[in-house]
Amino acid sequence: MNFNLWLNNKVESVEQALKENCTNNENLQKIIYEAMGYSLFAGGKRLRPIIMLGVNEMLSGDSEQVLPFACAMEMIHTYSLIHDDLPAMDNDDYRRGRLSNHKKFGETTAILAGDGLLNMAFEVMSRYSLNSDIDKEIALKAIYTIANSAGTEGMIGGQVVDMFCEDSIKDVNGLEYLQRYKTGAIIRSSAVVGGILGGASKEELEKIEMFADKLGLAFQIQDDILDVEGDEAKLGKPIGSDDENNKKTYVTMIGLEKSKQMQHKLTNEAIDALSCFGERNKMLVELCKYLLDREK
Ligand code: GRG
Repeated sequence: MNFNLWLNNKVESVEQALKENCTNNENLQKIIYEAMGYSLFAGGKRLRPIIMLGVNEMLSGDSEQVLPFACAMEMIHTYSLIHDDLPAMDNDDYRRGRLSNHKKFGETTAILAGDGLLNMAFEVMSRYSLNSDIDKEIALKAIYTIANSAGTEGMIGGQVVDMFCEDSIKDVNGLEYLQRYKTGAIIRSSAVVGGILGGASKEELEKIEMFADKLGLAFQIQDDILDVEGDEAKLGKPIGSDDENNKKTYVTMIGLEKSKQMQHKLTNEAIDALSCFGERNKMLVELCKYLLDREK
């Protein structure tokens, strides 16, 4: 199958599953569903669910079983973006091509919408695990892996380092430490959960994690590059904010050219990590190349 078709099919199945899983009640608290849906259905790339589904497919897994976990991951990712945009954190007015959640609904609702998405993620995964014939130990392992990667030893930990420990980030190694937690942790767990649900062996899981680790760093470098040479209309947010906010990024620390070299090296390493899967790795290899040139 052609890669673009594969990607579109995956995005469509995630959109569909998100619509089914993001409950929307017509009750007194209905504003919270409006605010959650506003950010969840704002045109995100669905990268983490695609990684999860792609890894699972490489292992010939059952995509129906993966979708609730893929949706949960997208809900967690969206909550992190809503909270990251808040005035107390990055104070960004635009996200995914529209006003950020707090600009649209106010800070109180945005905080609660983020919290709502985080909780809904765990509702979706546990409800599916209770009501389907999925192996319960495997389901629990997947839920634990996601919780751990989004928590203080994962994404939240990275956000803390970003907010409070900037002075400790003195070189690229420091930056890698930060990014492996802040953006890398849930990218790695997306891949690992795809593997867990697909019955991967311990050795296979190690390779899958290595693939996602390298891909996550390459993805972050592209994010930094896009902040310098991206197209605001395609990105859906203003560029130049890293420089304006004196942010330490790959580009501000080692320059554009070296960042691009590093990004290519990491992408090749991500692809190499999947070599043990032979031809079955084809779509994930294409995904790595696609992300190198992404414009949003
Ligand atoms: C608030 C707990 C908490 C954590 C926030 C991940 C994070 C931590 C903040 C995001 C900051 C940021 C913009 C990092 C750059 C990399 C990144 C995660 C970009 C956004 O992800 P995409 O490109 O976005 O996958 P879409 O909108 O396509 O889903």
